[in-house]
Amino acid sequence: MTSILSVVAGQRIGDPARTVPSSNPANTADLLGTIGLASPDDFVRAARAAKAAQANWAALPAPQRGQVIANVGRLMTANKDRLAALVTREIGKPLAEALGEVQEIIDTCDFFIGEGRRLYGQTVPSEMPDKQLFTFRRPVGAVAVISAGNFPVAVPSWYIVPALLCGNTVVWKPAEYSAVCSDAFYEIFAHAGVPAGVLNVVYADGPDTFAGLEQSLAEGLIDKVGFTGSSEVGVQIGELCGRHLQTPCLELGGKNPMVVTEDADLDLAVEGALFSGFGTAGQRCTSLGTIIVHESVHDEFVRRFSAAVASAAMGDPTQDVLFGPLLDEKFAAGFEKSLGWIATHHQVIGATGRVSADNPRPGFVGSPEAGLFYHPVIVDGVRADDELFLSETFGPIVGITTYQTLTEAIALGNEPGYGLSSSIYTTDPNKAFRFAQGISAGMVSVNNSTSGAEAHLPFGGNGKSGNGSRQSGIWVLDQFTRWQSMNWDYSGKLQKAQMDTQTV
Ligand code: UN1
Repeated sequence: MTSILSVVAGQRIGDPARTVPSSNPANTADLLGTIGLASPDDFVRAARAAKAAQANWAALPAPQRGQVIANVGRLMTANKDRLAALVTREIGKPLAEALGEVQEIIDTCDFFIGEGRRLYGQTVPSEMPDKQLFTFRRPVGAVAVISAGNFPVAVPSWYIVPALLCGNTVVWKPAEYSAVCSDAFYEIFAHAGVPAGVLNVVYADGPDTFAGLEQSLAEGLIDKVGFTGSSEVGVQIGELCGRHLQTPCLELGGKNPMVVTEDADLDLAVEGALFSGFGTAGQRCTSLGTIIVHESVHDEFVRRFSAAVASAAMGDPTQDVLFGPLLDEKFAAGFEKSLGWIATHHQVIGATGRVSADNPRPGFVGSPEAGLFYHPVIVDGVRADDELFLSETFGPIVGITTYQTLTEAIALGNEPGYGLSSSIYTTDPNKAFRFAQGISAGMVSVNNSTSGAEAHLPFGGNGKSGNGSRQSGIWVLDQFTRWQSMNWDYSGKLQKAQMDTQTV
């Protein structure tokens, strides 16, 4: 069993006496490690270390920072199996998905290695003769990254890799329940040549993180905050940053709709709904919330979907299963609350609740008594005012409702007020484009899952899903750099801008 402490300027710190455990959600008796918690002061120390290290790191030419990122990518490739196995053991993600998660880090590194040789600015003509204008991207400074544990290594890399490439330093606060994965991830960055102080890791609980962040912002030690997590916490982070005139990068929850039109390939739609809704046990911000199916194909769709869900394998995540356990006890408790929303007027298809000897599931692989396993739930007939229709559940539950016109389907998709991902299954391209135009979502899939965004496209949401920020690809550069303009006058005299004499 590992004992994990925070890392500030390359030194391990924290209170080894104040610990939280991290255990395997597929077998809660399997303890992976204990995490010594950091205090608000430790967070501030980490911010100070990041701030102190930033100028030297930024002075390294961007192509050389890109070479460090290349080393990270190579080490991630060499450690792919080991890291994926750890992800499966610590958060219960099926191994195939865990391998895909590590691959997402490698893809992110691949993309940003090249950006080290670009980080383009512009040359811009001046209004005046013998004068030239330029723009440069400058690093923002020290970045605080607060990430969730459902993607314990891929999502942090979306922040950390481009932030470092752009010449920033980082204070990373991972989720405690995925700390063993975070520690392995950190060690790879350190071995790849990321200098001490450039990447710091702080395992503080929620209130202590807020206290430490507030103090760091007040002292001018943190210049940008990146947060992936719930919309509720996102609002608090947004308020805190706003008081210091900062705009955080917020990637929050989702209630992602999937529209199935009357002309859709129903088998394809069933396959997409199965993975979007129940893959990762529904614990992605991009997981499917509600299927909005045309009334003429509703019965047939529900018949095929229910059969597919009933025969899907779930259980031991080291095996070939659709989904494993929930992330940890806190998430299991949250999901129990969502199960409570299933009012009597709903038609619930299949059993609900924890999988156990009293509540078994055919086809289950593994040991239900030992883990946080839940039945997949389909709720037919959800209404637009149901809590289940409006709120994120973060678990294996999918609602179904019907529509008559595409306009109505789009309005239903927009109703919950999130806006992260969305999907339409149709064979009619006109419907696909009309849907994309009408749905307020950062991401639209046509004949594909709501989840599974690729690492080089803009990722982010509207409404309650974020504040309009986008991660990944070139778009994230705007989060981690600020534009600086330069005007260079080589006329040898003072040329005054905004003077009438200058106009032709
Ligand atoms: C998340 O759940 O926070 O698009 C991110 C997807 C993944 C990322 C999910 N690539 O489903």
